[in-house]
Amino acid sequence: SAYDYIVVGGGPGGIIAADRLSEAGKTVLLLERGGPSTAQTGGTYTPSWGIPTNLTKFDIPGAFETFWGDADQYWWCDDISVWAGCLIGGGGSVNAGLYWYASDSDFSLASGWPTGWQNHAPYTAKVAARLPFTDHPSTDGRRYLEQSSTVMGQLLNSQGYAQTTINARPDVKEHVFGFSSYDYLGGKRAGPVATYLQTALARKSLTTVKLYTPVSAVVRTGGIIIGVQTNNTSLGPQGVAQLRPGGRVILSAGAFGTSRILYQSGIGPSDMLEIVQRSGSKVAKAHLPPPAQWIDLPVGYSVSDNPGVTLVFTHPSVDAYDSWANAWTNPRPADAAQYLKDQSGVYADASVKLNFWRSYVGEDKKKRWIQGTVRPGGVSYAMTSFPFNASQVFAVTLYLSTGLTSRGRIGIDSNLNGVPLVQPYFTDPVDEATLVTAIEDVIASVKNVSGLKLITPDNTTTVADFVHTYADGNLLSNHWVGANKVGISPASAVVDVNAKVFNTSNLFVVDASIIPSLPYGNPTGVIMSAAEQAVAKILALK
Ligand code: 6FA
Repeated sequence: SAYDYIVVGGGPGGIIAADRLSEAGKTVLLLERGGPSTAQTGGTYTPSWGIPTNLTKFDIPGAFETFWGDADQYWWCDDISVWAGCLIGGGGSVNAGLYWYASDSDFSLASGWPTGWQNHAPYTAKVAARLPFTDHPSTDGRRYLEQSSTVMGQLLNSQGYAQTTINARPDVKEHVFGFSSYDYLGGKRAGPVATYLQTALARKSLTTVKLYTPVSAVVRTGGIIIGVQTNNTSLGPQGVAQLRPGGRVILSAGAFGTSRILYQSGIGPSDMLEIVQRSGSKVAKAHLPPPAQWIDLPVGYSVSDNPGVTLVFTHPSVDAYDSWANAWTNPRPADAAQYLKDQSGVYADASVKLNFWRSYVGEDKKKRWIQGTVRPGGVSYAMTSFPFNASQVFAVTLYLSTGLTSRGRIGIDSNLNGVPLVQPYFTDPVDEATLVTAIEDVIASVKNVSGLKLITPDNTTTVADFVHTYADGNLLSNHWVGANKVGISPASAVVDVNAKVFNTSNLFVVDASIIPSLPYGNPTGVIMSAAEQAVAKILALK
C-alpha cells in the first residue's frame, strides 16, 4: 500500500501530526524505531511492587528520577550521545513531564519565528484541550513532599517574587513562582500517547502505526520524495514504504534523529554528507544519493539547549526522599501502597515541586530569562567541603532560557552517532555572566530563610569559577531546538514557513528541531503547539 502521509518518529511532534492528518481524512503511516512505553501502548515494565497492576515505569510519575538507575535502560537512544527517548512517545515518555503552555513570546519575531507563526493561541488552546496541565497531579488533589517548595517560596518572597499559577498567565514570567505544572492525567503520565495517539489509532482505516521500524533515509528523485527506507520488507519492496502520488513525508524523529535522516538522504552540509559517504554502514551508504543530488542546507546549525547549573541546599524541614535512590526497587511501603490504590500520593508526581522565572538585562543590553527548578533530593549534585545531612538535601537548578544568545552545532560522528559538534553553552560570555548573576542573587538571599544552608557551591570556589568549570554534560538540559529551524531563507534555515524542507517538494519537519530558539520553560508545550500549527499549514498547502 501507499500513503498520503508517512510520519517518521512517534514523539510529541510526530504523534500530533499523525492524529491531525488522519482527522483530516488522510491515510497515515507512523513509523517509530522504538517499542511501547506506557501500559496503554503495550508497555509491560512494571516495578516489582506494582505487580499485578499495569502501571509501568513510563506511567508512574514518581519513577522519573529512576530512568538512570536500571541495569537495562532500553528506553534511551543508543546511538545519540545525549539523553533522548527511543520508544513510542519519544522524550515525552521518559521526561519529567514539566509542562508550560506557550506564551506569545515563545512564537514571537524576536524569538526568531518568521512572520505567519505569531498567532499561536488557537493551536496552544487545541493542545490544552487535549492535554490540560495539572499542578496537583495526585488524584486526591493534595500536594506531597512540598517542603523544598515552601522553603524556596520564602526565599523568593524575600526577593519580591509573586506566587501565581504559571499556566494561568503564560505571558507573565517576571519575578513569579508557582507549583510545578505537569502533563499528567489521573495521577499518571499523559502526553500525546494518552490522547492524540489514541484518537489516531481509533481511525483504523486511516492510521497504521509500526513500532521497531527505524527509517534510515527518504527515497527521492531530486526534490521529490517517493517514500522512506525502512528495515521492514512487509512495508514495500526492499523495505521502502511508499507515498501516493502527491503524498508527503514528515520527519518527526527529534533534533538528532531528524538531522541524521536528512544527512543520510543527502540533505545537509557537505561535511556531514561526506561522513555518511565514508562510513562503514552499508545501509547508510547505499541510500545516500550521488553528490550531484545533494541538497545543501544548514541542518544541525543554530542549536540551543538551556544551560543549567544546580545549587544544593539543606533545610531541617526537607525530606530528601533518599534522593529518589530507592524509588523503583525499594519504595517507602506506605507511599507505594497509596499510589497503587488510587494513583495518589508522592508517586503521582515527579521530583520537581516549584518553578520560578525572572529576567536580567546583560552588558549587551539584551534581556535574558532565568528559569528555576526546585526539587527534593539531588545529593549527586553536592560538590562540597561542608558536612551536611543528606536526608535534608534539595536542589535548585537555574537555567538560562528565552534571550539566550549562545548557539552550537549538532551532527553525526564517524559511527553515524548523533552528537553535539559544538556545545551550545556559553559561546557568548554574556550568557555565562547572566547565569552567574542569577546564582549570586539566589545565594544572597539564603540568609533570609532561617535554617537554610547552601552546600554547593561551597566556600572553596567563587560562583564565577563554579559556573565556568561546570562540565558541558552537566549544563545539559535535553531541550535541543533549532537544528532544522524554520525561516525564510535556505542560507540560514532548513524549513520554510510551512515547515517544508527548502528545495524539496514534499518533505516536512515537525518536531523540536524547527523551533528557532528556546521558550521560557521546558519546551514540550511549545513543541506541541508548533506541531498543531505546522500540521494546519501543511494541510492548507495545495
Ligand atoms: N521537556 C519538557 O517540556 N519537560 C520536561 O520535563 C522535560 N524533561 C526532559 C528530560 O527529563 C529528559 C531526560 C529528556 C531527554 C528530555 C526532556 N524534555 C523535557 C525535552 C522533551 O522531552 C523533548 O524536547 C521532546 O520530547 C522533543 O519532541 P520531538 O517530537 O521533537 O522528539 P522526540 O525525541 O521526543 O521523539 C522522536 C521520536 O522519533 C522518538 O520516539 C524516536 O524513537 C523516534 N525516532 C528517532 N529516529 C528515528 C528513525 N530514524 N526512525 C523512526 N523513528 C525514529
